[in-house]
Amino acid sequence: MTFAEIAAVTAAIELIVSILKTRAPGMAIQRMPLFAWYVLITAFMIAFGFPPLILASILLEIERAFGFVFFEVARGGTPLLWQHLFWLFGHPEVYIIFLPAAGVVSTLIPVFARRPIVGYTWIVLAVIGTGFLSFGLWVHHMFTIGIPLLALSFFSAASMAVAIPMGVQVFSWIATLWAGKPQLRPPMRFILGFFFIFVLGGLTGVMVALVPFNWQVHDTHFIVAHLHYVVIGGLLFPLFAGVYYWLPHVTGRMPHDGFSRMVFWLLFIGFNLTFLPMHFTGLLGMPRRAYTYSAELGAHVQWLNLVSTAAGFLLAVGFVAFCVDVWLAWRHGRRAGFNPWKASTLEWAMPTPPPSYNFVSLPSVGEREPLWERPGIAEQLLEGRGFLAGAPRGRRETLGTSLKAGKPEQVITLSDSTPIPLFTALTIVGVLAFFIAGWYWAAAASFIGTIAMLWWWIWTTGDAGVATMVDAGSDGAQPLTLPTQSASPDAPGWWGTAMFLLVDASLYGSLVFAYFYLWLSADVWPPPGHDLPGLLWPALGLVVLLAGSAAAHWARRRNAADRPLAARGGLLLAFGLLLAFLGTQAATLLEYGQAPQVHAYASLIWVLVGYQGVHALAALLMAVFVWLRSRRGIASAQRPLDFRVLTLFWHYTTGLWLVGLLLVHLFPRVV
Ligand SMILES: [Cu+2]
Repeated sequence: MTFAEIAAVTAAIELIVSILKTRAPGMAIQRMPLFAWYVLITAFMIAFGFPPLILASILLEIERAFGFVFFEVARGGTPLLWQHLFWLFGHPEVYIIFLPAAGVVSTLIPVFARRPIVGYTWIVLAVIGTGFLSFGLWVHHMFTIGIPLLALSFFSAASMAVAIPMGVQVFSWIATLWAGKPQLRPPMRFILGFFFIFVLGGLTGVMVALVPFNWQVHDTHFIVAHLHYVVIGGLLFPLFAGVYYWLPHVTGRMPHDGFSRMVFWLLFIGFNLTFLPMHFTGLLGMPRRAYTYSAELGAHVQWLNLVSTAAGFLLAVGFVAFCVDVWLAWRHGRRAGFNPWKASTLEWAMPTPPPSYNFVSLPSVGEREPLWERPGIAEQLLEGRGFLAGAPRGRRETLGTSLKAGKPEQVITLSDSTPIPLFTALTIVGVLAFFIAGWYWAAAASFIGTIAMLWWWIWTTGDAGVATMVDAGSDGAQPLTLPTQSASPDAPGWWGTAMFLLVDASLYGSLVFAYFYLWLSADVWPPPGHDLPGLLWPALGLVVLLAGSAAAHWARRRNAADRPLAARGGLLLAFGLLLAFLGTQAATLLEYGQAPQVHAYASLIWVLVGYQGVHALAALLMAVFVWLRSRRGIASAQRPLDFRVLTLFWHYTTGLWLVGLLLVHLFPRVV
């Protein structure tokens, strides 16, 4: 799970920075395609929603591997902590599943209604609203564990409230179809299927948000029916629609209308006959997660389960038919030609299938429906009458644009083809696989491999060797000269680091949640015998840590003032101060004198201090990296990116301990 989540989180950071900082020139954020909004919010939800489960998995692994305590009651832990951390991830996860699919629906409906979507801004607000609300619902998966009624009513109300932004989207889709001239093409059939199934699933969602009803149907097949109506209805049907819609773009061939109609009915009937009966068997008491059930549940449960089982096979036939249909279209479908669905979005402004380099040049785009509002844009693109036409420096490049207006602000040099990302991923496989096997030294060695790969990647990619100001060409207006990324104040590397720190903060926030939850579950905190260490070392630690941040900041300012020697001196000072900080941490733990295995409180203290230690070590490594780049003249006043990224991480590390200090040393003294 952790491996999959690392992959998802890195993708989320990539998507956030790409959507915010590399849109087409002139594409203001309030005019970007709705699909980009859905993906942007989904990526932010991954950035905040996945860390609670990453933390829970790490805590569980170190509990198993090293005897720490988080989930074991006898030594001050509780298994309910796992449930909370799991569902802090789990509920946002359902919208991380649904929102991209809703993005497909919001993209396809205007195309087949032949008119722009009704309520663009309302939909954007609804998606943002869903993103926020979904982090306040997780307890509705735990209504039966004995939580106080007041808390239950809050989570119940919030769970029902999420139906509002859903409703806004559904009514906007209906209004667009109503005001347009809907055409029943293969993708559209699945969109209509989605409507029926997802709205049913949404309605049962409101039902299970009611605490008394939830108590009746929790862990029954009613819940199984609900989750399949919202997941298969909410994700798979839009996914099928999306595959049929973008098939011509990928293959240059059209889907077969008759065959896809048959596929639709197989899936639609198969699905409803499989899962509709489960609402009733669930109300009759059919338990979930069971491979058999008691005949005492009665004849109705038996024949309804038989219908579900038989229909399950029909659904399976539908899936196979779908795969066959896509394959046949891919191989033998009618040629698609240019923009076969007469869509408005830019991916259709290129031949189908597209050339490997996608766009010859980057035109300015100010319209919300570019291909409808400016049909000539496709020719302009193909003839290279845009920015960065014809790869002027023989490198892969794209434009960096401002967050809100999409104004061109930098030329980003992308990496050439390289195996480094694959090698890095393989070292991460090694870390996790060796850890599971209990070969901790091999896991540590693999992790050093990961560091080495990252070092190699950052040192060799980017715009080293390219001038700091380059010609970006023009889109017919004034030609532009722009900085390259390491000379730009808004480099994607800086934004990537900032987004990474958001993820890190969510991970740390989950640890803080764990601390307070175990405190709330404990009779006395700290437990007897866990005398707090004195405040001398922690106070000293805070002083040197803050001084380290000041030294790093000074180094950055010296670099900007084109004083590399002084800048490197500042780095050395910061390095020494951070080392001293680690010394004070070690002294504090020695004074505390409790092994992590004795109690959950001790485990939390060790993990909080360990978390800080890992960040301090990372900052030290980054300081060495920047020091070497400064000596080689790669990091300089003209290329301030390295120093900017370093100080951003350094100050974050300092801020982290301000929270840690409160938790470890001050909070226990005041409660
Ligand atoms: Cu939920």
